[in-house]
Amino acid sequence: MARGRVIVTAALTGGIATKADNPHLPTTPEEIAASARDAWEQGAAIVHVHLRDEAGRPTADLEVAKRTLGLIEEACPEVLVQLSTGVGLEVPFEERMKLVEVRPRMATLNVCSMTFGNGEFRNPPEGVRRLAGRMRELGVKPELEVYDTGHLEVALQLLKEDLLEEPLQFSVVMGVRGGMAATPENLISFVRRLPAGSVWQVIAIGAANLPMTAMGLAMGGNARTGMEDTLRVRRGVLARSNGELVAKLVGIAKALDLEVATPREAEEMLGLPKR
Ligand code: KMH
Ligand code: ZN
Repeated sequence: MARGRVIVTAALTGGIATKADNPHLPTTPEEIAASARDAWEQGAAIVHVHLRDEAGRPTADLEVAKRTLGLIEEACPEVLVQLSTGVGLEVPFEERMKLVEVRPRMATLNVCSMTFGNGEFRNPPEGVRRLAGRMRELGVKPELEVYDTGHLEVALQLLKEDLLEEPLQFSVVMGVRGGMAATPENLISFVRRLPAGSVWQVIAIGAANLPMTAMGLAMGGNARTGMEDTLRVRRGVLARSNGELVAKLVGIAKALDLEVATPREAEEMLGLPKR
């Protein structure tokens, strides 16, 4: 059963939505940094960051990465930054993997290729091994995004090959077309198979976001929200900010008698490599 402290992550932007979907989506480095501050003020310990170019398209440009992370550090030195290496479906794997060279505290590691809605998400096995190894060398903690049961087996193989360090940090992603559906049965059977001592959260996309996130909290997981996962704060109402989504999630955690971890507490809970 869930007891104690939970880590709240805010996924500020994502790699798919645009301002046409929600005009409040932060896309420039300045907007992303301000949104990170807002999310932290509302209780997020981690911000999950995707980068956009001047036209608002997902990018793995290292200059944009440095500028965005620099502005977040200025606006909110406390918050932990988790940089997405998923970036966006049109950006090649080799470009995406270079992002870890800016040495964020954490970065996503997507362990398998898959159909992703109407697109394709390419994460080739040899590339994933190189990326995992490089993250370990640089002291960047991987957040393992797993979209289906076979992805867990691949992650465990990386652990066997000494490319990952425990505790493993999993995001059980549900509701992407091409990955597992967002159902209570899928979540229960997935979480049962995680290695003892793993840290995990649900990432539920779209309408399933709230019920599956609440279920994850009740089962002892951490939680994520933000405009990458849901553009609406309630049915039919667009979110005005990432802070608004975080505040709602923190309210749910508190109603379940859970304390929200500070970034320093989250560092301990995740076993982040010391800097
Ligand atoms: N944007 C998607 C293609 C990640 O952040 O690493 C997948 C994604 C995963 O967002
Ligand atoms: Zn992401």
